[in-house]
Amino acid sequence: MDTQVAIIGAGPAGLLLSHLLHRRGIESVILRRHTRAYVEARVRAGVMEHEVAELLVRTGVGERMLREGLRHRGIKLRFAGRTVHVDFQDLVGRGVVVYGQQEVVKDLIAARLAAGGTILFEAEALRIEDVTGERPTVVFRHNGREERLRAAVVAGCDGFHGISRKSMPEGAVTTYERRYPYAWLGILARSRPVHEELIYVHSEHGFALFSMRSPTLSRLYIQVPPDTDLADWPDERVWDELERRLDDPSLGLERGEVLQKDLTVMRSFVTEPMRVGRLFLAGDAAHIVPPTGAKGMNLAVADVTHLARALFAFFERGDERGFETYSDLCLDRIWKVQHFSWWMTTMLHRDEDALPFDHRRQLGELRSVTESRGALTWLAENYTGLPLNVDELV
Ligand code: RFL
Ligand code: PHB
Repeated sequence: MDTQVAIIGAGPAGLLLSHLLHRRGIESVILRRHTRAYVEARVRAGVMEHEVAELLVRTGVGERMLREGLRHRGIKLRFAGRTVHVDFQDLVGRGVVVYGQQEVVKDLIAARLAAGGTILFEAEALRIEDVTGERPTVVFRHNGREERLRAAVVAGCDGFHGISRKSMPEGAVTTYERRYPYAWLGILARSRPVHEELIYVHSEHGFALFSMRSPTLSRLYIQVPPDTDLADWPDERVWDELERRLDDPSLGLERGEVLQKDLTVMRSFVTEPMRVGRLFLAGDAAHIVPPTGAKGMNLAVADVTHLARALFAFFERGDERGFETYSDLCLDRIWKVQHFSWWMTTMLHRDEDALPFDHRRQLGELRSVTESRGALTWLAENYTGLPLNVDELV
């Protein structure tokens, strides 16, 4: 099989790339390891940056998001018995949209299929050959047979555990990693969200986050040790712990049916560079951020905007300069977002191995940030998203 761009992975990165390329007449084939039902059911990200939402709308895949997404003008930070409103709209003139990643994925899959795009489900990429040649080839297994997909360019959008990063020649890339001494236990529950905005809670019992997917679906997280066994956390224990950390009876936390329970380990990870020859990494395949800043999916979209621009120039004008600049353009944003995600994480979580000094310092930091319009403005700029320049893509 031959195509212009072989895309490995049908998460937000791979699907959006295929969609943007299609709008400029560039052909791609997406390989996807799992079934369509699996892809569409997984609960992951919930918060979309202002310009990411705008990009979806302006490229014709934001119609349902406009109807069902929840526009938030800010977030709440709760610590030491008080709740502070961080009003993004007031601070930087834009907010965020709460709309599940799996809904974005559903909308993009529907749009690609409606436009006659090719997504091969249950097609597992095994390896990439001839990465530095003019026609790299993805070898994949589909319907029990090994097949080959040849292209001018391969986009590795196959997430953290995919094969693309591992296909880069030994010695060509450097990785940077930090692990954290905690994880998130998350639940999706059929219950009214405790508040109209997200509440990030710093407490002496550990971090908690009160988020949502709709007016009747709550998405809630508590910090737990990374080696936690979910079997030790029956629903009532999770609710008790959420209530204890929120420590605000006036909010009336509603205990509904728990539909899903999951554990997310926290890590920061970056691959440099993100391109070798004709293989480009985008999204979680190249980097991971801890979820506290709500940045993973947004960063995947930002990579794709750079990759799409480089590919437009290549296929429309034979101009390869974008191949050279892709990695640096992505990494400029990635390291800023790494810092923001690390900062939100370390400011809000409780490290049991830290000194009593550090716990007191953390509260000082939270007061310092929430009492400074300058600091809050920086938080708002980062949370709602650094500039994406979507104009050239629509
Ligand atoms: P994905 O979504 O992991 O998609 C990768 C795709 O590649 C496929 N694949 C393969 N296909 C063929 N052959 C192979 N060998 C393959 N190996 C893998 C997979 O099946 C899949 O289709 O990566 P992508 O597109 O880079 O997207 C990244 C985001 O998914 C991720 O960063 C976010 O979910 C992170 N994240 C959040 N991001 C936000 O922007 N805002 C948030 O509020 C937010 N909250 C979160 C999060 C992630 C979480 N978890 C579960 C890690 C909350 C949580 C709990
Ligand atoms: C979510 O709703 O899943 C969510 C929201 C904010 C985060 C992380 C996850 O920082």
